[in-house]
Amino acid sequence: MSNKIMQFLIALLGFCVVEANAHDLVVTSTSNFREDATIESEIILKLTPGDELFLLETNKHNGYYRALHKDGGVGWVWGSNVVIYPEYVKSDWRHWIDVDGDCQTTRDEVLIEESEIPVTFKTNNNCIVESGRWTDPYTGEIFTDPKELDIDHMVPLRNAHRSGGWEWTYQMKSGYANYMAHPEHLIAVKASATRSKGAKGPDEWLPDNQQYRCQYVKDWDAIKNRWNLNLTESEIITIQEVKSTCP
Ligand SMILES: [Ca+2]
Repeated sequence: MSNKIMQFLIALLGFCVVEANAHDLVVTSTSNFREDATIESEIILKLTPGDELFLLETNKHNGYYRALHKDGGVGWVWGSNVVIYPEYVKSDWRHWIDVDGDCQTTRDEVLIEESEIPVTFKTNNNCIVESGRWTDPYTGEIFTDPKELDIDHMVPLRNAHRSGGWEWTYQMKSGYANYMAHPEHLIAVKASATRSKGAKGPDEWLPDNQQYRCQYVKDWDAIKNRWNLNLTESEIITIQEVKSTCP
């Protein structure tokens, strides 16, 4: 077993042991992932804004954080080029829940609200949507079977987390995850589109549907402002670029 793999496994073990206090690290400006905590040390790979790593120690050494990168193993990254925050825990952002106790979860309520025709339900208690007609704004494709749709958090939960939402209470996280007061917050889209989007900001991912991109960046910007979430520098640049093409 090579030293590098051994080092990776030891670090991974250490990471699992300290998982209760685990932190993530996100790169905010182009940076080098180095073999050691000095500017002279070898560069393992180049990091770009949005890259996420596991933080191995919360203390800096010589201005560098020690972190684990899924392709680069263990290395060091300059502290000013990253933000650290507690690890994202999906179960903290509880969804889909039935906020108003009418048996329809937020997912079904969004499907009902966005369907272009009256929906049908699986059973006569009207809890679970069986069919309707939805136009996915990301691709422009039309769907009638909700199984092919995901309800997308326009600003994904993981993105909200690393943009400042990690500080929120459990109630506020769940409130964000099931928020319906503004229609752009949750949207029914083709399931594969949300998978390719992941937690990416508009600087890394924009919908295929060119006609929708203006609306997309405006909505993204509005949601981040409404919830007081941080925008990265490259997100701001992309939003301005796309907005400059809007009618
Ligand atoms: Ca409900």
